Amino acid sequence: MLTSILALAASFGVLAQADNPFVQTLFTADPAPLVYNGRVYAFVDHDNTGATYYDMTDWRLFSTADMVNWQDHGSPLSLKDFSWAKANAWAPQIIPRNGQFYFYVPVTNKDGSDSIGVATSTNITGPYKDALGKPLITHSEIDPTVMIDPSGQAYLYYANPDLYYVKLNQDMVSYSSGPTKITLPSGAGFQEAPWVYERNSIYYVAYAGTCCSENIRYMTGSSPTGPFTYKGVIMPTQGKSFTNHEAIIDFRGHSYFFYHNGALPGGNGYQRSACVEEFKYNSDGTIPTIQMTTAGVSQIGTLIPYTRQEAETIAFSANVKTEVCSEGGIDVTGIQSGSYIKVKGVAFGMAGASSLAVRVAGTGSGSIAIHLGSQTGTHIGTCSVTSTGGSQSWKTVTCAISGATGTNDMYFVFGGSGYSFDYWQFTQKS
Ligand code: FUB
Repeated sequence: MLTSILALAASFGVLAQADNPFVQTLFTADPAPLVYNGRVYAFVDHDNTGATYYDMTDWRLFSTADMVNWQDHGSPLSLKDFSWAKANAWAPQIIPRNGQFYFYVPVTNKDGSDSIGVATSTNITGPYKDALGKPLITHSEIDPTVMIDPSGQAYLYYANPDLYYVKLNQDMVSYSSGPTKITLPSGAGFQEAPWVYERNSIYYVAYAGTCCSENIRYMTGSSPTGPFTYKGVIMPTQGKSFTNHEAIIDFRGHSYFFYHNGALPGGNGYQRSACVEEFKYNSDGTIPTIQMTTAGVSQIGTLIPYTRQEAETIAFSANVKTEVCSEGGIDVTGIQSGSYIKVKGVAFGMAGASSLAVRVAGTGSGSIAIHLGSQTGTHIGTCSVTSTGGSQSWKTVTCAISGATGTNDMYFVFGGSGYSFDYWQFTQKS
């Protein structure tokens, strides 16, 4: 498994300046972003590496404050958390209410039918627990999407090949009416992956059409349950995945379109990767055509290097993976000579930095060289790493820094192997 991940990562150089896909350490699909507390939390499916058919056993979570540097939060929920499920940890959506987060998932039951479950947590990053000990909906359909309309009524939709909804009760884990089938407008070509939301009194249903290969379409209406009018294709069929699955959010005055493709090396319909593009609504609320790019989106603001930053906050990486850290959260591991992590838009300021502290663990040794602009750009310092006595025996190493001023893309370029990296923090020149 590790070998195949590293082999996969070894070829990521071709995407060195790309920010799409926005996760390079594993395959991710069916992104479901949630704006919460000044960050975007992107919940994703996880296509297991090497799969030749759907092989998906847990969900993963990444978050960002600036849309380009994404922090890995690991796995908040797994198939094994549902005692009644046996396979297919597929497209989820998460929504907060009642001081909790509700995590709706489609899974395949032990009896082979598809159903929708719900897990809850008081913490957005989890861990989540099965709320019911049984499915919420047994209807042999998938792809739940949930919306609370301005009146406070919550709707849970799901699909494939039809589109249904139930009206959720205030507790979000039971429903009072439905399932009700939504009448689809002519020309809709509906398949799956609904994403329903309200914006400026328009109810949008974005979805995947014309399986297989899918494009992304949408329809709109003036109520959560329709009638809806077909409005056209948002994202044409592109890329190496025969499915696509969209999500649309507004964040800090910008509108974003999430989707997946097979753009990482080795990518295909079962090795997918989540991506994001920025777009602007037309003045009448319609959505323009959006193309897949490798450039991704512009950074909002900068990243401050003088507070603790997690090593797993990454704009782009090559030859690294992540794991659960004994100190809490996640650390970066699988490091080998030549591995690197890019962090975008690091604001060193006019005075600049005088030193860097890195938190490392491992029985191996090597060095962490810090460069600006590219992996081989301006060298501002190197921290040496020696054995800390154990793979999770953490130690802070400090090194001198010079020439780090202004705002730059920063690269941690790793030498040696056998060590992991938990967090880092620069000290500002006085
Ligand atoms: O990821 C598994 C399935 O593929 C999803 O549930 C569908 O939307 C399609 O993306």
